[in-house]
Amino acid sequence: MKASDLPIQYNAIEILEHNLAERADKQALFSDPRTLTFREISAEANQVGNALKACGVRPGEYVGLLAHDSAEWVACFFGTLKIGAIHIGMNTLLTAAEYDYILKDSRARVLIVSEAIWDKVDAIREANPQLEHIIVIGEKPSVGEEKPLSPNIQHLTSYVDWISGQSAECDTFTTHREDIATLNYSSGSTGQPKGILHAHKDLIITAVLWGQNIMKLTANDRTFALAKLFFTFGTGGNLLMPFSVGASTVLFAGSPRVATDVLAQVTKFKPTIFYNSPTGYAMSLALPDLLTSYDLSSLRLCVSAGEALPAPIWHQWKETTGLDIIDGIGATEVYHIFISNRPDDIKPGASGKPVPGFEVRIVDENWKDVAQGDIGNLILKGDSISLSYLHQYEKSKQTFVGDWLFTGDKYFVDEDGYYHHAGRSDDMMKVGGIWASPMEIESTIISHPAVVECAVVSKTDDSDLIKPKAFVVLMADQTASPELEKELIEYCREKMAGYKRPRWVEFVDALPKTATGKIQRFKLRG
Ligand code: 3UK
Repeated sequence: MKASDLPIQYNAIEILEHNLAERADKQALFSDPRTLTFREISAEANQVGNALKACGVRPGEYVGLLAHDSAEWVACFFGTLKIGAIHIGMNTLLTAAEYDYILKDSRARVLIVSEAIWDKVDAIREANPQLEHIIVIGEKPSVGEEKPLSPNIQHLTSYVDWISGQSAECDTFTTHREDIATLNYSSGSTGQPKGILHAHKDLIITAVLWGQNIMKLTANDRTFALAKLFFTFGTGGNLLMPFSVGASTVLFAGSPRVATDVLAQVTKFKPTIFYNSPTGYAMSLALPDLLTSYDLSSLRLCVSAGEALPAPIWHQWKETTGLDIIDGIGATEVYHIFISNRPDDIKPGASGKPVPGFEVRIVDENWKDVAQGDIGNLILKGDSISLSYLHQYEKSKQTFVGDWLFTGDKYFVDEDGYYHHAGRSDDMMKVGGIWASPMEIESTIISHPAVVECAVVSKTDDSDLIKPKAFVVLMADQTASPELEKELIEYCREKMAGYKRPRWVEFVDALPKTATGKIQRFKLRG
């Protein structure tokens, strides 16, 4: 599918609503505690659309969604698209300072937030005078009694109250297929999140190119993802792709890091497709009772993305469960997966082959194609690729170059035509499928009173997965010890999202540096 195959007037709400004619009363969304049919999802999305309009939201305006995976998340997503507004999928694991950045960058006037994350919004709402409406999924917080509501907040309400009384009918705003539909933030190498804009067309194009053509999803499928809906891996794989073929989705509000809870969902809701990260597969394999306590028999296929899936994990999963894992590389800039293994064509340890609809090249510094087998920069072209970042002129020009997206990934092609990931061209690392910036971890460690300076690099653990390692130079009056190593790791766990903490600390006398004083991280990778 190409962009020009779509009608000029196209709203991605179609991905949900085409089901109303064919299967309105099919159970489409399974979660604890709510199970909804396509008709019910559509009615609730319409109520959200009307409630947004009542807040004065107009087409083209941003609506923040900072919530755990749930039926409400889905209704808010589709309700936003339906009225032509732009959905911001906000990562639920960030800090208040990062939410502050995102709200200011997008100037969202409406924010829908899960009750459990309210405290972080509470901390920054006064610093965001543009924020006028806050809708809390769960109990409305008791603000206003002890602590006055900031003057800018016109409206603080619970989700249930917000949509109650709203009509379940709502006109679709006729968007152009190239109108912006979504904004997702991905961490940049400076640690500052980059807002990635996608058009209505991109959502359906990736659903067709990978979900339908490669995964061969059908209405009989039921998907389940550890990747949350705020991440386009989750939005695409666990919502848009299944709905595009009339399949259903299983949503889980809990942490993807608790393998036992995740597997309990598989047992309970019986998905056929399971999206996970390499770390998630490794954690599940570490459970001694994987096969005795959980029922994986509903699954026909597993998917891994976010970081490279090491071949040993692929083989171990296959031996233990009998299931194949499809590894594919995707990026938020593309919306979803663009190089992938196929259900009938898998090379463990490789990302697979380009997904038809995308053109992929591996080039050197001068954008000349490298010889087969040589490592180069991965660039690609395709109709679902974003045109720019929000408010990042210089960064956008470096990344979106004419027809081509510069991914920042190093790749090579083997003699059979399979693509292999060979690392990132910058120092960013993926931990458990989520970006971690060495700079951010370093600045946290340096804030500890015992530390002079430090450098963080990626290191592979026993399962061949990437984790941060810190090299630390201590204050003269400090002595290196296993206790201090533990203390520094704990310190990082408290100050940042837990996955970013270093797993190892090595104390050194000095860090390798260039003449201009820049730390040479590559010398520390081993
Ligand atoms: C890395 C991989 C090796 C690679 C994503 C599927 O991860 C997603 O999007 P992000 O924007 O990160 C993109 C970067 O992550 N990566 C992703 N998958 C793989 N490296 N093997 C893989 N299978 O560096 C890439 O540039 O967070 C993944 C679908 C949608 C997504 N947004």
